[in-house]
Amino acid sequence: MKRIFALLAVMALLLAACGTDTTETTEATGGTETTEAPPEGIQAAANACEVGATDGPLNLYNWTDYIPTGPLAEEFEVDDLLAKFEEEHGEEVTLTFFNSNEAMLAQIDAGASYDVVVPSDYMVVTMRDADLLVELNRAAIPNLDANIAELFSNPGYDPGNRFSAPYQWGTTGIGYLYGSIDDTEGVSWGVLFDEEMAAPNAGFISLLDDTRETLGSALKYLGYSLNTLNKDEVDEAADLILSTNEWIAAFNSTSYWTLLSSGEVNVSQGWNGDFLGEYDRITEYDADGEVTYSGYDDFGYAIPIEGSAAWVDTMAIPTTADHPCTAQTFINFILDAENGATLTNFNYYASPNEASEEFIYEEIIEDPSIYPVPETMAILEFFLDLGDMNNYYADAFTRAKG
Ligand code: SPD
Repeated sequence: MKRIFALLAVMALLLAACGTDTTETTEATGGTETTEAPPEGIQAAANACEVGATDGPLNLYNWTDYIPTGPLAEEFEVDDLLAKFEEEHGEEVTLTFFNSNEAMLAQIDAGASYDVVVPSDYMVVTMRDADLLVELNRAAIPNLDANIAELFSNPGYDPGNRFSAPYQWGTTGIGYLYGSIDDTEGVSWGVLFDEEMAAPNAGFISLLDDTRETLGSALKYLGYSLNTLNKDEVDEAADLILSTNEWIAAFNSTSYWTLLSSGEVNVSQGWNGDFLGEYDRITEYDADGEVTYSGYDDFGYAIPIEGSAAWVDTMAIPTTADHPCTAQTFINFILDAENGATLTNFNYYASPNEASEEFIYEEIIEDPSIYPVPETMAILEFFLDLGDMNNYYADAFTRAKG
């Protein structure tokens, strides 16, 4: 537990700086009074919801395999959280997957109606500033104030969690087959980005298909911030990624973990929980429950020595939602202590829910690939909203993919 407290202290500094606060405050100055117009439409409906209320089925838009349901919940022997919500609240849930923040944003921007979406930190800023998010009604989500660790209660990307509730947090790194790369002195991003270092695995390497993540890792390899606003640095990172087209097998954010476990690639850029969940999923047991083969014997996860990304994924309600009461009841349900632990015990990402800690498996809390040691936290950087540079990054990444 001591290690967790030290980790949280480093995390606090990073999170406070995470995102930009463009929230406007209203004040009366020099006799001029500013009055806010009363909320209308979806915001007024959300404000009127009572705790536990529902107003129709839930349309959930989440990252792939990020919530336990169906056969995967059975395989991991954890509660099917969507079935549990349906049973407890009598509302049907429809789940749709997305694989990047930008893909999700494009859908919402085009008017697609989802009740709850799961944007990452920087995307909360983008969506809030584009008036795409409903302000949460805290009275309908008491677990947000009761259970979330203080550290996550006032993040830089959304001060006071006014528009988002933290879901899970994690890191970006490299999953790899032991023996395929030299990891004796730590792992360098060069195994993906440097022609000579990548050569032994040419044709067996995958990169995320993700504007911020893929450019971000290339920027870290080059020694720059993954939030740089310097166009030359972004161009250099894009050129670097373009050069990897010679030796990578795929840009993949949807199934890179199975590409690795099936031998289609040896080295892969990705998110910690996706790799660790897969290493656990391929572990085999005999009839007495004894491990006969462990995925962890063959595969590892490393945060590269040049530094990398830490991120917080959140739950938010888009202004296109049809059922704001069900949405807030669902957010409150996920922020329950045991349900929050079920998430982490299933997806191997760290929980922002302090009340969940006692229900999270000890081997997960003790795993430095899930709860990094403070020295690792110190080389991580959170993504910030890029404002006017968003399009520049998007164009650079399109060019980088060749
Ligand atoms: N399999 C779902 C993993 C979701 C990870 N989200 C990461 C976002 C980082 N920008």
